[in-house]
Amino acid sequence: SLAVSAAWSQNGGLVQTGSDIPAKWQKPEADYDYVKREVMIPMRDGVKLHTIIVVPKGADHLPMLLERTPYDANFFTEKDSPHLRDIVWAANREWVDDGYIFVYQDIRGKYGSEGDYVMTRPPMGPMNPTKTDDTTDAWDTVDWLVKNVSESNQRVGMIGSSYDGWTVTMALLGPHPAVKVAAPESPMIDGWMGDDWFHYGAFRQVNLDYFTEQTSKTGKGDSGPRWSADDYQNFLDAGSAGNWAIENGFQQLSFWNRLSTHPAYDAFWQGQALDKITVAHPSTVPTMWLQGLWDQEDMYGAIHTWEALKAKGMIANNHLVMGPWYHSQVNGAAENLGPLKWKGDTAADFRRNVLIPFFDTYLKDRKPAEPTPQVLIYNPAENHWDKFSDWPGATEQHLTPLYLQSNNGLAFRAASAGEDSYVSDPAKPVPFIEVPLQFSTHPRWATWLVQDQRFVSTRTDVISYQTPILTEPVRVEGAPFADIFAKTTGTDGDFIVKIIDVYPPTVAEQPEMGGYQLPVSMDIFRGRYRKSFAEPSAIPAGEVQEYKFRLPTMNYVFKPGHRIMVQVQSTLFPLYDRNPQSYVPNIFFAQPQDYQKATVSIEHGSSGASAVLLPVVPASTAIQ
Ligand code: PG9
Repeated sequence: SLAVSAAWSQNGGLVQTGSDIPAKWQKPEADYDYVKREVMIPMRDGVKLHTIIVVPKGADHLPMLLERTPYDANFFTEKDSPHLRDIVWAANREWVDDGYIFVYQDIRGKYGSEGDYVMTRPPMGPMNPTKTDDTTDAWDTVDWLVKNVSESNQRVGMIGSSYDGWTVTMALLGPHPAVKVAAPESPMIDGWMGDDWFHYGAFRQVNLDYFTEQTSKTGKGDSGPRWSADDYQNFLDAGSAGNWAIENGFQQLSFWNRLSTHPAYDAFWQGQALDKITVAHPSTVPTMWLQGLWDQEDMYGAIHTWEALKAKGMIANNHLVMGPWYHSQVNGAAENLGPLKWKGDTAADFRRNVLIPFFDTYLKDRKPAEPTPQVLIYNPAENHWDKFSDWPGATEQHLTPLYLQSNNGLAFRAASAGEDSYVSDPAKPVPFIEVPLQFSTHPRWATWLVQDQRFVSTRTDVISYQTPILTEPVRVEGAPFADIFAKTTGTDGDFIVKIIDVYPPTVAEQPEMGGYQLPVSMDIFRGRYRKSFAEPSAIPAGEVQEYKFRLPTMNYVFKPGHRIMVQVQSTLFPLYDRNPQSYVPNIFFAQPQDYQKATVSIEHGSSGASAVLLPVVPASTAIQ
């Protein structure tokens, strides 16, 4: 029974002394269908981690679903309701129906947990001389859970997206035997090559807000102040990313200091590239690596780790899933991605029909209705999931060059010699989405990779090449490459290459899609790294150089009536910091006078056979 406050009972409730706040407030939860426990779990070095355990009432022998997060464990169950289904976040509702115990933990140093926080803390070793990392923290947590959650069947599945996918991947480097299954969802794996921080060395300024939000406080810090409503203008005014950081006090932030002194792919980045570390310590835990096909934050990690495990012969327990999703959309509703409409809710269907049955196989000894496919990738053009027994990965031998031609043509045959030039002016960089823009507008950020490119295709600093209207389908399965031969009057420069599906001029079913230029695969490459990611070098002005880089994976069909387009440009602002186009040792700290206009010439034919290399297949290799 709940004690009646002594002050209240005095003098018929007229007395108003003492505190109106009871020493301990207790909610009457007898009729709730779950019990929520908040515990501090001790790690091997004595540091305690704040953990929330939510157990359905009457649970007996249920598995535990563990998510380790730097984003506040309270967030996952913060609503107040007597029903477990109503308090968990959307991604977990189907798991409630299936019967799970939920465990959410703040990682070391964040929110309610003790200890020091280090951004994506490297595994113990030369870069982490302590006696703990997120592998040991996960191990100690699981060990405690199996000994202390009496309603469990002592089996644990680990899940989480992005940073939380990184924590899953870290746990897999030395998993506790009770971890029976795992799903790193859009895991952050290599922050330099193609996950959050950089893409092939080009810095993603959207992270500047993240640095203060994540590392200025134990809880959530502020994003940086804004002087104008338009981030295109704000970042132009700041000059360089480094100047933005200095103006906003980032010298106090250790992670920023480390990152900004390692702009190249040196030992700092190589030493924490988690795909390489995973392959050196592969686990036997059944694992589903998954990500979105248009994942605007962590497009690199899942596919590269899976391919590396495949190369190591570890395919049997590692599955690959790529959905038609933006970053982490797997955990929400996914009936559409921007204007692209799918059949049903591709995320909820996937969770219900693939992900949970996969976990149940190992956590509940329940056979799935259908065996979990080795590889499952959505085909956005045909609007269905495809199952594959294997996936080609970056097999260059199967790539078909689609050559850039004169007169803005594009064809599967060698081009005649020639070049197309444009002036790239750092004072007027090409926006990545229409201005005015704000990084914080999530719907625009989440869908920027599918934005209709017509908003820039008439700019003089964006060159478009396109095929005639296709009369036959062109089917592509795998990772394309950009292979651009170019010269510049500058001594550094960036290259952005987009593979675009140009819709027919009219689309009866969805008129707004008439003529739409849909980017299917695009990326940016910082020219100074064309010879070596670790050791940048100035571009010799006026000399043709080759810029060859892998683009994001496709499972796609360019249909008859459509065209394939390739666009090339030098800026994608303010998402990517501007390349000054004159070589400086560290672009973070380029000075105003370093930013120079450059004339960039894209070569075709014998002067440089620029192309995109497409993994064309004659027919689908999906399991029918
Ligand atoms: N993409 C986010 C992130 C992960 C890791 C480091 C920095 C950012 C995320 O959504 O968690």
